Amino acid sequence: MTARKIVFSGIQPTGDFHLGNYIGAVKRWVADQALHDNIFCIVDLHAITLYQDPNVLRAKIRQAAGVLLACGIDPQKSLLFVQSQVSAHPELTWLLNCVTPIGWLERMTQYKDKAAKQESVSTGLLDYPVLMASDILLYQTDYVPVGEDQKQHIELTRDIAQRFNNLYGETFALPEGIFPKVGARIMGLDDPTVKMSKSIATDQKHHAVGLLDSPDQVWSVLKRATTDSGKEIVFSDAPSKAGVNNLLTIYQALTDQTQIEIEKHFEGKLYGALKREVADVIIETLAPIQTRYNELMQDARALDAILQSSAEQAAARAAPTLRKAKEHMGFV
Ligand code: AQP
Repeated sequence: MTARKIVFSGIQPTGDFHLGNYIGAVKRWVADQALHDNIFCIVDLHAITLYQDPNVLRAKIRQAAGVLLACGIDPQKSLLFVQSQVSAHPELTWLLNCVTPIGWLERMTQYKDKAAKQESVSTGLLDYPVLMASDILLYQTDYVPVGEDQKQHIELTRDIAQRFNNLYGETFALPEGIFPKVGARIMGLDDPTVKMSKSIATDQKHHAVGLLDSPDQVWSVLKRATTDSGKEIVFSDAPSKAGVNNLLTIYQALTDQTQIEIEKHFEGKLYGALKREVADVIIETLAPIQTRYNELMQDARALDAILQSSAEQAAARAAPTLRKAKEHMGFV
């Protein structure tokens, strides 16, 4: 029998989880849970690379855990822990910092985008991908299921692992990024030229659908969704059809129908009908998640117990790799 593959993935507690997070990442974490050895992490150390109000962060970490469990992460099948509770993550980061050329980090497009929006850029923001490499490499991860925005960071993780292995001897497995066939990059509903993102959603009311949004909130965002002046409801890469394409992609990811079936279904219909039907599919998807979330949040102690037990198990699993890395580097 072949050993189960080790899966690691993380999500930042930086705001309200949105449909892009669900379709690009969480939906598949849940769907593939039975197949793999899963480690999921609420990456709060990544969150603080941009300023977070401490009280808001505290609440968002628990909310993140509740939402992930409500989406179907099963603590019997997967570890679900908070990154700052496993000190091996920042410890390995220091070791990896020392083998990572700074030019590799300055080239990261996410860093360049985020840095351009800041008056003062923290060292942590530049170092974000090295912390992410540590998260992944600590567990000898095989697969990292993420959205397309993380592709460059996964490639960097492999480069860092390879460089470390070359310098100090075989230490880390080389992970592989796994991207969804449908919905690897869900775009903003107000602006389909930018990725749907928690940070934008915090400021722009009609940018995203949050997983805890009420049916009225979902419809309020959907009815204002950007489309175009045409009337064809078809999948298309044309920049002018980006809004319609995004709505159809969301519909496809949530219904698992083929593009042909979907185009046939919408043939002759107006954009108003498309928006209503996409909203309905979203509302139907979110309803059981929200019911479960409300139940889970009644019992904060049970939630904390899951996080604590997972953190203890994660720490035990991370320890041998951290020890090996330190030994290989010459520490006594
Ligand atoms: N729009 C998206 N489409 C598909 N997948 C997405 N992911 C994020 N946005 C999309 C995937 O969700 C996982 C968690 O990523 P994150 O915590 O970095 O989420 P975010 O929404 O990108 O959060 P922020 O705080 O707003 O970060 P920035 O500013 O970096 O966008 C990942 O697997 C990610 O690929």
